[in-house]
Amino acid sequence: MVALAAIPLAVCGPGEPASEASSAEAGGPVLPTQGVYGRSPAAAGGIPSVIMLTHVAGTDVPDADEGAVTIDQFGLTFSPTRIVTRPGVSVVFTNSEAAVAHNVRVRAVGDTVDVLDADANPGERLTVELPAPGGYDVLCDMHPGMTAFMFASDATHTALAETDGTFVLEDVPPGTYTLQLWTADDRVHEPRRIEVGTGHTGIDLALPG
Ligand SMILES: [Cu+2]
Repeated sequence: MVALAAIPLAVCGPGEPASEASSAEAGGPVLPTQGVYGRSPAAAGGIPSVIMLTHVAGTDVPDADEGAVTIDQFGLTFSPTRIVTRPGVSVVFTNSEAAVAHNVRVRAVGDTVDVLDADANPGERLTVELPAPGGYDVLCDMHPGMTAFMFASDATHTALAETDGTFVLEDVPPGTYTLQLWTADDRVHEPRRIEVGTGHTGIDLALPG
């Protein structure tokens, strides 16, 4: 197991707007006014890296119904195609097509057991509760290529990274956090502590090699 070192990309306090300009020139991420940004492993097979922060002090508690999300099926696509929810919170699938039937199949990434496998006719609603933290593929058996990704997280702040691995977590108050990285492969990423300061804090989670 390789211990990941914290590599601050940039830690800026108030009155240091230069890094925003340099980031924009480089085509980098839009930095959060208050939060964490950085790099993580690139997406694998369309499955993004996921970055989770949990406030060590435990005062940064999310709402109980946070993660109650609706995914619609319309135009032969799921919308949105990427969501973050919480284990045990209901995710609703709707079908807004005029006449196209769909199917919703939900599986944990890398698993072969269906969490949900049901037909979704126009006007119908399906509900699923993800049983455990982690990533879940969403497929429609009737339309290959019609896919979505759901991630169930217990963390107080969760970000799905972009395809290239860049990520931004907005509105993370200053403090000490446990950072956990999740990727679609079986690699175990050891949790670690990070300090979030005032302004934006850069973290490099991209793995060597
Ligand atoms: Cu479909």
